[in-house]
Amino acid sequence: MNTPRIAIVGAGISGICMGVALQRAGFTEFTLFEKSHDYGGTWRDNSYPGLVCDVPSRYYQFRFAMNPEWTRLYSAGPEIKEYLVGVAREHGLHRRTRFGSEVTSAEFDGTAWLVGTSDGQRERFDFVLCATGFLHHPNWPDIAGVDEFGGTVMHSARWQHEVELTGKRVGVIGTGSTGTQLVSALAGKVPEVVLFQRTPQWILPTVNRSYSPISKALYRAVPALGVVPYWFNRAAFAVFSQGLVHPGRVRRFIQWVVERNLRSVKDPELRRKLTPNYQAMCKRLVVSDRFYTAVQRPDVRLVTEGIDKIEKRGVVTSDGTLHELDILVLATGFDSHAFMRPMAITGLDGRTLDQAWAEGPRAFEGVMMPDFPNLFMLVGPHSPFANHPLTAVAEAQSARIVGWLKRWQAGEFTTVAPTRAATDRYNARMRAAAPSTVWTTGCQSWYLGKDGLPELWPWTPGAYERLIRSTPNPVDYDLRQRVDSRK
Ligand code: N01
Repeated sequence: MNTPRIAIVGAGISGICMGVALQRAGFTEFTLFEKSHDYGGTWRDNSYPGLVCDVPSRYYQFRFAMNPEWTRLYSAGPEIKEYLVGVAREHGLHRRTRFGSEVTSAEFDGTAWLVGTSDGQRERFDFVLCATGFLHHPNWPDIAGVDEFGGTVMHSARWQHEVELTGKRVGVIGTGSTGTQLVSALAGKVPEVVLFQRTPQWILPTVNRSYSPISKALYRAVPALGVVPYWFNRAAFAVFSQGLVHPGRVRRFIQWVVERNLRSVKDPELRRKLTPNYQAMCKRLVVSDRFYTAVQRPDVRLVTEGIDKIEKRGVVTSDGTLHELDILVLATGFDSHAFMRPMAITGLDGRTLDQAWAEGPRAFEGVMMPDFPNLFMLVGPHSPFANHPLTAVAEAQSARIVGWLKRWQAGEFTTVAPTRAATDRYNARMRAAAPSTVWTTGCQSWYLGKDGLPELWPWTPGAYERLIRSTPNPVDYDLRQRVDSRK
């Protein structure tokens, strides 16, 4: 039987998941390219104080690697990274991983992909599986004078651990999940935290309880028990996701919860400043048990005037005030629409990815594109990624990709790509459904594309999983057979 040569690009959540799925299905000839020197993707890159996953740990894990050792309901970043490294090593992925090897190009020559790496090598692969993530390229804000700051300036995803925080005045720009977690962690640890807020966020309250040694021992003794909290959380997220994609009771209930939570801010003026003018969940919902407590502390200052410029001593706001700082953290998010870029990808007839995505990232069922045969994406455009665990998405997509590889191996085709007509129909359906989602109800967010419509799957994650785990409809694909010297 033929063995396909497979390149996986990226060793984060979805790359690890894909590698394990390949091994379990008996596909052993693959190379996992990772530009950095460790596993974990975003959980490797992000190591800022207070980093916690806002999806419960017993759900934010692979079904094939249930971990009995989670210490808390919501795990801290380093614990998740350790889990991912552990999964990769336990499954022997280190034997197939090429660390420090950045894929810079992939060119389809009509038969196979020529993959180029930063060290100047070029290799042929039958399949390229892009697992590059989307919260990957830090968004460095276009604020005048940012490079002139006299203290330390760093993006939250490039935390400089050697920088001493003790005794320092810290400014944080951004109030997303990252900015709110940072402020919650730094409050009380440094003399002053100044939070520069451009847009307030709704905050969903929670309690991050720790797991007792007895409960951990139980999960260790009976690993199958792990499915109980997994499916419980899955059911809870299924209800939550109804509110994301349909107006109605769930959406109203979440709105009620976040408004009630905001009432815990006692000072009316501070509460006013923290009140968003859009619906809850329009931006990705922030989940926190500590932010409102932190922001009410006397050593935390919320600044809502716009930032005019940054100068040597600190941040100057539009009212002319200079906020003097020693450290400035840019919690300003990511270029979430880059996906595999800046990799130079060239498909059939010299069509480049930049040409294909001129109007924004477009994919068929989140995993494939017309004109790019045998190229798959994990957690690609229109995957369900709002507050939903990417572990589950990656598992479902890996299964779909393995299905195609088995068909290749059975000789059904040499190359496969979705047809343009199927892709256009699919995207048109999604765009038609977008207006009923909460993401289009009047806020700016990283979910939205150039045309103001969300780049997300506009139905429930459960519906996506059913679709991607179903048998592909043959009419949607262009399958080709080619006489290949290797066959
Ligand atoms: O980034 P964001 P993030 N001047 O894009 C502000 C995941 N995540 O790193 O809202 C001033 O959400 C911007 O303001 P505005 C999660 O998927 C997960 O916080 O655009 N401000 C906003 O407040 C999340 O959604 C966890 O007006 C500027 C902030 O910066 C995603 O990562 C934890 C500005 C950016 O918010 C990204 O979150 C952390 C400027 N020029 C992150 N430019 C988990 O727990 C931007 N902003 C799983």
